[in-house]
Formats: sequence, structure tokens, C-alpha cells
Amino acid sequence: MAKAPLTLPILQDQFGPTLHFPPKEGFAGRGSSPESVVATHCCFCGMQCGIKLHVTNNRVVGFEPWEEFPFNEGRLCPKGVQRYMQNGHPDRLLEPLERHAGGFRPIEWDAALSKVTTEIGRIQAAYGRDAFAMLSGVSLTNEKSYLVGKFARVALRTKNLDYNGRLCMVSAGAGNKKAFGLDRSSNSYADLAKAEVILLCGANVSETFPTLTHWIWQARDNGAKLIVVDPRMTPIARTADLHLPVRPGRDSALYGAMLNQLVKNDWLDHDFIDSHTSGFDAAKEAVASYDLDWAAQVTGVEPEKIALAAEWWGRAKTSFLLHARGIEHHSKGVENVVSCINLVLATGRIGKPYCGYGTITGQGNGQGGREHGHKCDQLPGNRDIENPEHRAHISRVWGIEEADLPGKGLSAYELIEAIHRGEVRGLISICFNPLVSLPNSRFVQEALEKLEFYVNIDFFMSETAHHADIVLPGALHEEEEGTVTTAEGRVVRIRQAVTPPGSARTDTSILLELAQRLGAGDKFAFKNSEEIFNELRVASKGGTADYFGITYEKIEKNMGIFWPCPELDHPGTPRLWEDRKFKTPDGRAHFNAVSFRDSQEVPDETYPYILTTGRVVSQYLSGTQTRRIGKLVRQYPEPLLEIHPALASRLSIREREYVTVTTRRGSLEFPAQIVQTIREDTVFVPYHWPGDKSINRLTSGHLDPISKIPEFKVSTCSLRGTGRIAPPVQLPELKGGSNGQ
Ligand SMILES: Nc1nc2c(c(=O)[nH]1)N[C@H]1C(S)=C(S)[C@@H](COP(=O)(O)OP(=O)(O)OC[C@H]3O[C@@H](n4cnc5c(=O)[nH]c(N)nc54)[C@H](O)[C@@H]3O)O[C@H]1N2
Ligand SMILES: Nc1nc2c(c(=O)[nH]1)N[C@H]1C(S)=C(S)[C@@H](COP(=O)(O)OP(=O)(O)OC[C@H]3O[C@@H](n4cnc5c(=O)[nH]c(N)nc54)[C@H](O)[C@@H]3O)O[C@H]1N2
Ligand code: SF4
Ligand SMILES: [Mo]
Repeated sequence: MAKAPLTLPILQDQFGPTLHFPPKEGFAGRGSSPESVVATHCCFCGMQCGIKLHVTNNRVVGFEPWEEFPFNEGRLCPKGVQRYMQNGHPDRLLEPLERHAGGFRPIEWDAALSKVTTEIGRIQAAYGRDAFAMLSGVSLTNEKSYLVGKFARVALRTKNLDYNGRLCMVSAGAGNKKAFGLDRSSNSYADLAKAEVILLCGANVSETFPTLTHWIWQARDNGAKLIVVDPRMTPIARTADLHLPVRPGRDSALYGAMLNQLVKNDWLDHDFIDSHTSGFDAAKEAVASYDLDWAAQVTGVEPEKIALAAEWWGRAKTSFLLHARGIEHHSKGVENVVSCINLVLATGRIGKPYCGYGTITGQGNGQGGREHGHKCDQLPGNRDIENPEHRAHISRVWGIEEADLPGKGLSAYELIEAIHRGEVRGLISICFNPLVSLPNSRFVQEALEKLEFYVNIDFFMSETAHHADIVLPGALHEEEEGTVTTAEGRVVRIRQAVTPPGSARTDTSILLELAQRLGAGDKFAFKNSEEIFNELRVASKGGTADYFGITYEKIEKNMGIFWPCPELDHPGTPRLWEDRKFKTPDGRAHFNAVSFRDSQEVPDETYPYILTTGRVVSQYLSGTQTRRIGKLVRQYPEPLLEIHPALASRLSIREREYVTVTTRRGSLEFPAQIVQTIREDTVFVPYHWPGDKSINRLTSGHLDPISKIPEFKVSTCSLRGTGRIAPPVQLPELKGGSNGQ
């Protein structure tokens, strides 16, 4: 039976349309004298900047910089300085909720959890264990990621567990494993400072990782050349020495042509290639015909610029290549990643001071969260769920029979497809808002409506939670102890500053109690997060992501430890590959041959333009958190369609005119923002909003065949001006208060 989404606010006061946060009385904010100051990390992106939270009356009331933390040295971005507004937010979920005919009503914890376990039992008995699935998220700490993986496999005993990193890091992960046999940024960002050339591919660093720019500026102060590859002239691209405005979806042609230039001009490190790599000849062969004119035609970038980029890269003595979702969110995301890595390997500039490579991890724990086993194909330590030795090791640590350990399950979007087909009937999700963040979201909504039972764990009522039968109030970052692993591979401590408000509970305690009620209590006898971490250490031992030598005490003492850290007396590994012992089966770094192929959708007469999507500085992911903070909303209140003046003029589109964007999934209207900074054949819309403002209603569900990442960065579209000008946005009022809110 299809279930209508309950999209109307039900408890008006708690879930009303107010998207900003008027401070409550007594909410002191910055400048106050807090009862305590807790040094921890920002809850948002993968930089995991150090921050000190001010606590009074068991409430986070403000913050101050944590200047000693080595990565950001006190610097914070617009989101970081507002994150403290969430703990006392009036929208916080304070008690479990149950769906009934007219909406949601509060329910006691015991009744809520009983209902959850009864429904899990019913669905698994009727349709099989795998018919109950789990989705998770990597804003969760390492401990919670590990716990979710174990919970799904040991308590739920389902193979169908996946996570929101599937929308984020998996192309990079797969590419790194192919090339290096290990999935981590090869260097700490300290190596950026003296790199001669920095090549930044598909990363809007100033908006998405603002504090990382400091390291890039340092390099520039030291004379580094910065090359940025992005179809938009982003803020960081405006400061670059060379901007290559690539046509979306064509990156591998560009990097292939650059590799060809390296070969032709012999800008190669032959010793490194011969002694430490394999596959060079095939990679070279694959791009032998990629001359500058061909590449210019395919990518839309002038041949001279491609030649110059290759020359700067080729002649440099030190260099750092960074990429992010701009090259990874593609149906050939993995190919894009390995074509970048080929450039690094060809010049042998890795595993040496100021010579680095890395994907820039997105979510707060995008790194650790992709190592500890809540991916559909993975076990802790970044082990492979289909490898018999890996399965045997984890079964031993968990005290189960290997035969009882489920195998590989479906990836996130495939799981939604299975729900849509009726193969998966029940779902538990934690820390994930797929209705806003998955592509083709009308299809996602249909799937959610087909679920027989759905339980959602979050601290705000996300759009996806509106489809739940039971909503369980979980905990914010600052409400639990744990660790996360930053984009650099540095494992840091998250400290509990306050306990969850109302009757909200820590995510950990919710999962532990559910495990108990599902009859697996003996396998989940953890008393605190540190005990979970200690089991994770053992589980990860011997895996590529080896945390065995890391302890809470050691992290605190050193302000973080870089994995791999295989023994207690091991100092950790900020720079990988100094020993040249790659983790591939043959011990060599692998070149991968990449022949250029196009995106799944290519412009045609009906859909002549490319729609690409991404982020703005003041909003975070599906927006559940940042759309509730007034100052951030005021900074960028609604999604706008970035369009080049030449294209706007051809289509007679005016500034702020509503433009109908149509893709194969449907149509929506967005106000135009006419900017010089985007290619003429491309439009850009950020994705942080739900409903009719959600660009994911229009994006495609095409996946990379290896990583299963959706092609968020290329959908073809048509554009039509409506003649109507969008009214000025009603900005949320910022009511007084010493914190400026
Ligand atoms: N403010 C803010 N910061 C965030 C987040 C957020 O939501 N808001 N989210 C965090 C997370 S989880 C992530 S994954 C990161 C993402 O960080 P980024 O990857 O930097 O962000 P995106 O906006 O997704 O995409 C980056 C750039 O890719 C470009 N691009 C689009 N198509 C192509 C293409 O085909 N080739 C190339 N070379 N470039 C292309 C876009 O123009 C865009 O400028 O940000 C993290 N930080
Ligand atoms: N079109 C388009 N779509 C995209 C992208 C794009 O570039 N373009 N980017 C993709 C990327 S890179 C990503 S990472 C995804 C992100 O997509 P999502 O993961 O769905 O986005 P979030 O907003 O992080 O959703 C997480 C939910 O978990 C809750 N939450 C956060 N922390 C915790 C916690 O500690 N405990 C609990 N219980 N709940 C928590 C938040 O309130 C929120 O409701 O979006 C993807 N979608
Ligand atoms: S850069 Fe990322 S981690 Fe640092 S303050 Fe901003 S959102 Fe938080
Ligand atoms: Mo992400």
C-alpha cells in the first residue's frame, strides 16, 4: 500500500516552516563566560577544523578558535562559526515520533523500539533477511560507522547496508585502490606549502573547503603555480595562474592529453616508472593519439592552455594534485580519478616532501567512514567482504561463524531501485537524507512510499524522515564521544560537550539497545565509545586502513595520528609511500589505461545544454542542518541557476527571471543568476534544497559501473525563460541576542 508522504508540518511549533533560528532566552552565545570550554572539531566538512565549544547549563552556547590545532590553527569558515546553533535549536527532535493517520505523534522509547524490532522480525520472516535494509552516513564518527556495519551484519543480519559516501567518495576510493591498493590522501596538507605546482581538478575549494585555501596561499606565497580545472571560474580559479574551463564530463580527455604531452616531451621519471610502477606502456598507448587539437575540441579548452598545464606539471620538481567531486560525480568517475593519478605517477612525484596527491574528502568523516565497514562491499580496516581471509578475520573478531556473515549487498541507489521493485520492504536509516541527496528524487520518493516499514534516526526532521513510520531522535556531533578521520588521514578526537537534549539519545545507545532487542546483545556489550574504538582497532589490524596502534590517549597527546599506524609504538604515517611499498598485489603503483568515453547523456536537439550541480559556501549537503541557521540562509537563501550572459541573451533570459529547466526526469523553475564565470554551454544549480527547489528531481540516476556513484555532474537539459521575474527573497529575520542571531 502506497504511503503518502507527510510533508506538512505536523507539530507546528516544532517543525514549522521557520527555517532560521531565533535564539531562545538565556542563549548566551559568543562573548559569554561559559561554564566549560571543550576542544573538539567542526561537525561539517572533511577538513574537521579544530574548534572550542562553549558550554553552559548543558547547552552549547558559543565557540572560540582552537589555535593550537595544527591543520586550521583557529581558522573557521561561515558554517563552522555557526554550527554551535544546532544543539539548542527549537527544531531539535526531542522524543521518538510515530506516524499515525494525520501525522506524527510522540511515542515512548520502549514502545518505539518494540515497534521497530517487531517490524524487522515480521518483514524478515515474510520476505527474507535481506528484505530489511540499512542506510548510513559518514557524518558519523568512526565508532558509529563501525557499529553500524556490525549492527547490520550481526544484529539485523542483512547484506543490504550502504551509506551516503556512495554519493561522495567512492570513485576516488576505487581509483585509489586500483592505483595504490590503499584509499587515503597520500600526504598531509603540510606538503602543499612548498609544492611548485598545484593542480586542482573539480574542486571549488574556497567554498567547499575554505580553510584548505590557507595551505594553497602558503604555496603561492612560496611561488607555486596554481592550475584549476573547472567549468566555472570559481573563487579559487579566479586567483589561479591557469584556469582550464573544461566541458563537464570531459576531464579524462584533458588528463589523457596532458599525459601524452609528458610522454612526447619526455617529462617523465623513468627510474620511478621502471622500479615502482606497472602498466605504463598500456596507459601511454591509450592516449597516444590524444593530441592538443583533439583534446581542445573535446574539452573546449584552448590547446595552448592544455600545453602550458602539461609543461608546468611536467617540468616541476615538486607538485600536488588534488581533486574532488567535480571529476568524481560521473558515470566514469573512476576513470577520471585514475587518469589524474597517471599524471602523478608519470612524474614520480609522490612519497617525497612537497610531492603529493589526494582526493579531498567531503563529509566530516568521509575518510574514516569509508574504512570501517558500512559500505555494501566492505568490512572494517577497508577489507573486502568477498575475500575469504578478510571474512575469516572479522568473523573471529565478532565471534560469529563465517557462514553467518552476510556477503556483498546493494549500493545506495541500487537499494532504492530494489525498494521500488518491492524486493526490499523495510529500511532503517541513520544520518542520511536520500530524498534530497540522491538523484532522480521523484523516483526516490516513490520508493520511500512503497516501504512497509521505515525507521529514521536523525536530530532534525529531515525531508526523508517525513516518510518514516518511526523517527528516533539521535545525537549531534558534540553530544557523543568518538573519533573521526580528516581528509588528510589524521584520526582526531570528537569530544562530548553536552548530553542530548530532551529524551533524545546518543546514536550509539540507540543502536546498542536495538541490537540487544534483536537478540544480539552479547556481541554488543560496549560500555562506551572507547570500547568500540578498541574493538575497531583489532578489527582493522592487518587491513590497509590499520588503526591498531592508535589509542584515544595517543590521539589526545599528539592532536591526531595519521593511519596506517599498525603498532602501539608506531608514530603514524602523515606521508605515504616514502618506502615505495605500494599496497597492490605486486607492490607497485599501477598506471591504468584510460580511453576517453562520453557521459551517459550528451547534448542533443531536445536537451542541448549541460546541467551540472554542486554546492555554495553557506549551505551544507541536503541542508537539513544549515537551512535552519538564519545567518547561513541569508547568505544564499534559494537555489539559483548560474548561466552565462551569452547564453542568457540568446535565450532572452533576464537576471532573476524564472527559467524552466527540463531534463529527461522533468521540469522545474529556478531564478537566473547571470554570471561571466561559467561556460556558455553549461548551467549550474546548487542542490541543498528539498521539494520544488531540489535540483535532484532533475538529475540522472546513471551510475559509474565500478563505484556506483551517480552522475550528479552531467545531465543534459533544455532551458526556457518564463518571462516572470522572481520576487525578492524573504530573508529570515535575525532577532537580537548577544550572539548576533
Ligand atoms: N559549503 C559546503 N562545503 C562542503 C559541502 C557542502 O555541502 N557545502 N559538502 C562537503 C562534501 S560532502 C563534499 S563531497 C565536498 C564537495 O566539494 P567540491 O567537489 O569542491 O564541490 P562541488 O560543488 O560538488 O563540485 C566542485 C566543482 O566541480 C565543478 N564541476 C562540475 N562538473 C565538472 C566536471 O565535469 N569537471 C570538472 N573538472 N569540474 C566540474 C563545479 O563547477 C564545482 O565548482 O564539499 C564538502 N564541503
Ligand atoms: N545534485 C547533487 N546531489 C548530490 C551532490 C551533488 O554534488 N549534486 N553531492 C552528493 C554528496 S557528495 C553527498 S556527501 C551527499 C550527502 O547527502 P546526505 O548524506 O543525504 O546529506 P546530509 O545533509 O548530510 O544528510 C544527513 C542527515 O543526517 C543528519 N545527521 C548529520 N549528522 C548526524 C549524526 O551524527 N547523527 C544522526 N543520527 N544524524 C545526523 C542530518 O541532520 C541530515 O538530515 O549528497 C549528494 N548529492
Ligand atoms: S572548513 Fe569544513 S570543517 Fe572547517 S569550519 Fe568550515 S565546514 Fe567546518
Ligand atoms: Mo560528499
